[in-house]
Amino acid sequence: MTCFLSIACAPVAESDPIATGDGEAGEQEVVDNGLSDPSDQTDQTDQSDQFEFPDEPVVDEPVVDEAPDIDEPVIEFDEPDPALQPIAYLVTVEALRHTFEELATMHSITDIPTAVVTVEDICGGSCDDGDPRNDTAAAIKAWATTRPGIQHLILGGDIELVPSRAVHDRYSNVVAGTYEEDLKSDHYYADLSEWDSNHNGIYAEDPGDAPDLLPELAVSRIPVSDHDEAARYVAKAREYLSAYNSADMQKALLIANIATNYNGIDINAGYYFENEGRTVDAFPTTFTLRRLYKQTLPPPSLAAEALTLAKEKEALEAGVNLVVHNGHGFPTLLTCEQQGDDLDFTGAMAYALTNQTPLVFLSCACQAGQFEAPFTWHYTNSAGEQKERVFTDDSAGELLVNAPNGGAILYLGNTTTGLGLAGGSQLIDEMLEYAFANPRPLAGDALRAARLALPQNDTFTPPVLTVPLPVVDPDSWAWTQKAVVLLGDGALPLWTVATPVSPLPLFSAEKVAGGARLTITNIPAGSTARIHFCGGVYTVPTGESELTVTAPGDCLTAEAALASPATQYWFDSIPLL
Ligand SMILES: [Ca+2]
Ligand SMILES: [Ca+2]
Ligand SMILES: [Ca+2]
Ligand SMILES: [Ca+2]
Repeated sequence: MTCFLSIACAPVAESDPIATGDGEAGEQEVVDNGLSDPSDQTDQTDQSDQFEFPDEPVVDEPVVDEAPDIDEPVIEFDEPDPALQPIAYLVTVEALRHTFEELATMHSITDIPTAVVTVEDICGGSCDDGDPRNDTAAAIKAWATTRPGIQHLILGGDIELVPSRAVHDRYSNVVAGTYEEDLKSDHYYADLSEWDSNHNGIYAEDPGDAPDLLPELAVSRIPVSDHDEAARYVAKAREYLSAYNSADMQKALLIANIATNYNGIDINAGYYFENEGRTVDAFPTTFTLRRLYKQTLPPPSLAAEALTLAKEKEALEAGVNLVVHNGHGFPTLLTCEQQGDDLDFTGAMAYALTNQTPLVFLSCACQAGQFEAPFTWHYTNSAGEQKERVFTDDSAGELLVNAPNGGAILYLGNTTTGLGLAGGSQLIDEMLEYAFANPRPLAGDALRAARLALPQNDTFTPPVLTVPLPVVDPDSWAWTQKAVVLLGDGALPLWTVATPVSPLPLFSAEKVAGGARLTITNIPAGSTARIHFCGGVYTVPTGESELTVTAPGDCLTAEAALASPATQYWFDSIPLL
C-alpha cells in the first residue's frame, strides 16, 4: 500500500484512469434567454384594481324595483417591499420547484434574498446533453454568470436532476504515489473563469485549459432525488434555523483515523489535528471538543478516547454541532480505516442516525461525497488490472444529509479520492478560521473563503518523524479544489456562538375578498419581522411590535419570519382559512 495522504480504503485506486463515461463540454456562449428574474414574482400585487367597489352606496332613496345596494367594504391592499435583487439562486427542476420555493422564501424573509429557477427555465429546450459544449451544466453556469449580485448558487437536486461537470485529473507525489481519475466537480460552477478555453468540450484539461480554480461564487448541492427527500431537507433546514438546541452549538467532535503508514510508522490523523496552529487551535476556547482517535503510540492527545464504531455513533447522536473527520472513506463508507473493516461506518449507519441536533460534518475522506453514486466505478487496481465496481445506493455523504431522523444538515467531502493532509485538511482548517472570525457566517461563504485561502504549499512534521513531510503542492491544491463538494444548502449559517431560540410572536391570517389580511404581533425588540404572501414581502418598520397588512392574491399559505442577531430565526407558514 503506497497510499500516504489519506487515501480511500478498500479498493484503493493506486493509479489510473477510469473512464466513467461522461464526456465534457465547452462553454456555451449563452444565454440570457430572457428569463425573467424570479424575484419578479411579486407582480401579483397589481391586481388591486380588480377590487374597487363603489365608495358610496346609494341608500337614501327608496328602492322599489331594484335589489338593495349592499354596503360593501373597500379593500385597499398594502404595497409590498420593492423586490430585492436575489443574492442566492437555487437551481432545481420543475418537479421540486414548489418544495424549494419554501426554502427560498425562508431565506428571503430571514435576510438572504433567494430565488428559485429551474433547469427547464434555463435551458428553454435548447440544452444538448450529448454535446458537452452546450449541455445543461454549461447553460446553468452561463446563466449564473449573468445574474447581477449573485453570491450563492445552490444546486437543488442530486446529479441526475442537476448535472455536475466531468473532469479528469492526475496527482503525483513522491511519497503519495500517483492518482489519475475521472471525477465530477461542482467547483466548475463556483469558479467563473473559463474551464474550456480551447472549446473542445473537455474541461480543465492540463495542458489545454487554464481555469484559475479560485471561486467567485459559493456553491453547494442539496443531494435529493425526489419530493420526499427535498421536503425532508427543507424541514430539516427550518429546524436548523429556528429550533436548534443552543446547548449543543459550541460542541465539536474530532474523528481521526490513521492517515497512512510511512516506512512502517503509523501517521495518526490526530497528529495533524493537534499540530500547533491547525484544527484544534482553530476552535475558540468556548468550544467543548470531544476527540475520537484511532489508538496509536504515542497517542496524539491524552484527552482522546479510542475510536470505536459504537462510540462514533453515540457521539454523533449525543448532540454535537461541528464534526471534523480526518481519515478515510469510500462511496459506501462515511468513515473507515485504510486497513481492515472493523471501523467501517457505513452509509446505511449514517442514514439510520437519530440525532436531534443536525450535524455539520466536515471530512477530507475519499469518495464519501461522490454524489454521482449510484454508479459504476472503473478503476485500476494495484496490480494494474482494470476493475469496475457497482455502487447501488447514494454515497455515504448523501445518505448522511438525507437521513430522515437526524444526520447532517451539511456535509463537506470529496467526489473522488480526497487528498487529506495534502489539501483537504488545510481546507477544513481555513473554513473553521473563517467561521469563527465572522458573525453568523454562511456555510457557503466559509467554503469560498477557505478555497481562496488554501495554501499551495505546506509541510507537516508528525511527532513520530523528525523531518517535515511535503504535503500540499500546487497539483494537490488544484485536485482538492476540484474534488471538494459541499452537500446541503450553503446559504445556511454556521452556528458558532450559543444562540437562543427566538421569542414567539403571534401570526394570524384570514382571507378577504381578493387577498388576505395578515397580522403579526408580539414582535420582540431587536428583531426584523417580515410577512410573505403570494410573492410579496412586507417588512415591519423598525421599532414596531405589530403590523397588519392586507395583501392581494389567492395563495394557500402565508409566511412570516423574525431575524435577529441575538437569537435564532423564527419562521412560520400558516394555511389561509
Ligand atoms: Ca478543453
Ligand atoms: Ca475564478
Ligand atoms: Ca439520490
Ligand atoms: Ca447521488
